[in-house]
Amino acid sequence: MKKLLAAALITPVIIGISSAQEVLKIRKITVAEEIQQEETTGAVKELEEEFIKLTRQIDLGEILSNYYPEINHIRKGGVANDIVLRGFGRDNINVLIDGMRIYGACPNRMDPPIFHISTPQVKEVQILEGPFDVSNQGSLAGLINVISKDPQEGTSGSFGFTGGFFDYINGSIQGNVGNELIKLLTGYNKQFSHPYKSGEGKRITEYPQGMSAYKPSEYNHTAFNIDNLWAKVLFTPNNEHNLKLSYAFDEAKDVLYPYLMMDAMYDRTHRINGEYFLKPYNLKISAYWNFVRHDMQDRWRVSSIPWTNGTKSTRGYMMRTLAKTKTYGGKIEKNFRINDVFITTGLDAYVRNWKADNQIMMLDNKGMIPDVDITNIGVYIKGSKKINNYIISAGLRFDNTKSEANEDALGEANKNIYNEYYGNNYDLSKTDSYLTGNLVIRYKFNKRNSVYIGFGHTVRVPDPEERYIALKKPMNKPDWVGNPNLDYTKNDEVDAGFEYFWNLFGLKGNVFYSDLTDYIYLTKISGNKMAMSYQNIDAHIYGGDISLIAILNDYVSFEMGAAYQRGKKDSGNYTDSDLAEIPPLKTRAALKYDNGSFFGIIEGIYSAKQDKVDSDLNEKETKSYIVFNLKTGYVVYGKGLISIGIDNIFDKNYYTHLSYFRNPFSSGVRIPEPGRFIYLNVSYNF
Ligand SMILES: [Cu+2]
Repeated sequence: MKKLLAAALITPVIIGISSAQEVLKIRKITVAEEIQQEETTGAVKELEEEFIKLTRQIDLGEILSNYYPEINHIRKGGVANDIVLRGFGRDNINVLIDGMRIYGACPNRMDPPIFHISTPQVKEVQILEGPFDVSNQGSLAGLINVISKDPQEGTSGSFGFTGGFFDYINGSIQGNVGNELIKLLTGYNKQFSHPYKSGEGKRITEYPQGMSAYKPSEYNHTAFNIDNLWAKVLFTPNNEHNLKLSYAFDEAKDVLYPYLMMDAMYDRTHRINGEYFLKPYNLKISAYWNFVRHDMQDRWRVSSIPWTNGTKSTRGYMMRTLAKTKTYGGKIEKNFRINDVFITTGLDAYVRNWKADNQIMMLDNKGMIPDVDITNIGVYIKGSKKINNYIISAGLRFDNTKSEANEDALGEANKNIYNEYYGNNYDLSKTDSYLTGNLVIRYKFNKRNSVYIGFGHTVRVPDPEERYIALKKPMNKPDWVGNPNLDYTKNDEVDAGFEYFWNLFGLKGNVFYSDLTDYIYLTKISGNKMAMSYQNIDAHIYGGDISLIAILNDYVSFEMGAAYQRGKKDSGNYTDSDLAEIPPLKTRAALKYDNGSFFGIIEGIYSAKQDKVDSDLNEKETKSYIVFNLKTGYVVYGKGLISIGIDNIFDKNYYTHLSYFRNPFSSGVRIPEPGRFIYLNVSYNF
């Protein structure tokens, strides 16, 4: 066991959440590590570096937020939590699956990118903080890449079961067959739950009030019902070629989002990904396609009542949005070496199409997202070189991005919406070209201890919603309209950090300062009436995180992490200079016992209060909280495990700072985190 823990010490922020073989490894790559990887291209971290950990495995966003203080989740319901990294959310960070771009279809982000993969599929999650990714367009403030499992040689399989409070069940089965030539992995996962109860004993469906309230008959409606199916094939005809093809299908039905005013009837996703690796030329060619279809309605809310019983109609909903999105693209990447400089060059391109049609009362908001295409082509080069104790790395990227909305997609209600709010001075097609890049210098005191400083300039284009959303609301309710004149956001950021190891003790820290030009931010505007829209403002976000691990003896270890970030406006029409949706100080501490078969973990998560809120957007303060979680179980390594966990042992009623929908006109309902939640994990490998 000591070996395992010592391995954990070498890479202190590595976590294995595992039901035996079902390994979900989360890895955070700091800038410094990224360079180290460049330096040793092709080196693979050993699998022994995992240590077992268990969660209730509902949702990847929630798991990341639990483990990393610098990641926070936006709680909209029981599942599908969106994530914010160091205070950056939405398109300010890139969230990819196996390097593939994937976007949600829902204009309210019910299905954020991180939701489009189920936990049993995940091998590891790579997190690259800061403006240091040139391999992908638009990694403004960070990159999160979720890596799925590859098929292995031999015949094997596994099943996993998790059951817990509120009728939560999660069952998965995976099978693997393979020889030298061809390997196949397939799996199936099912998740189901009723609405959870908060620490004050209320179901989350009881929180929305007024027209958004759930009909009392729906308080215990299914909270989510999700099926995932996946398959991956790996061909290795010889040592020089390697072809990987994967397909995944997700269907999420009856997903409740009490944070919003509607719920998802279904959310259906298809993903196809292919990767061809030509070893002699160090050439990688990849291509992908994905498609999401999403239907949300207010069918289970009070607002739908006049539309169900026939006084208005019998269609069953007052409002509905039917949305679809597809993203496809490809990349060619080549690695080579000139003298002792490692270089990677690449060319990539993608198309993101998004269309959403909304109906609210009798208003026809077809083209709420008006069939927008974002077409991007980019080239990049990056390299690193070691000079004495220094490692210097740099990257450069050029992009051309075209954003275009289709005016013909607009329905009767929203045909003139841009005109009403932005006059004749707008264009539904815009092309942005820009250069981005970074430079990082790392100094190594010895093999393990180092400091680094890096600078990066990154860009992200406005998303289709920010530029083109077109939603007319009935009566005096404010409209929601995109700003077609938005400029792309520029980030100039400095990061610095250190890694220090001493015997069985390790400490890592990072600080960052991000200077944002044309940051995209919510605003209030007026036409014939008021509307919510977007504006470019200048702003800055700064902060830092620290993580510590200590091996106390052969069985006991301790780990701790803390993160803080702060956001301020520097321009625009404001009375409050605080940026909204910036999480407060958060810390996590965990004490672990592990003797190789029996393990126990006690974990405390503390979040400070957040009173630095944007009162211009009606953002409300959030109280501090501390919660404790316990996990304990028995593991037969490589074979199976049985364990139980108690999350929120003391049944604390609390909210995360990002737990409610806000806009310039109202701050909506706040959704508390789950109260005490007891679960059982069983898994077996064969
Ligand atoms: Cu939705």
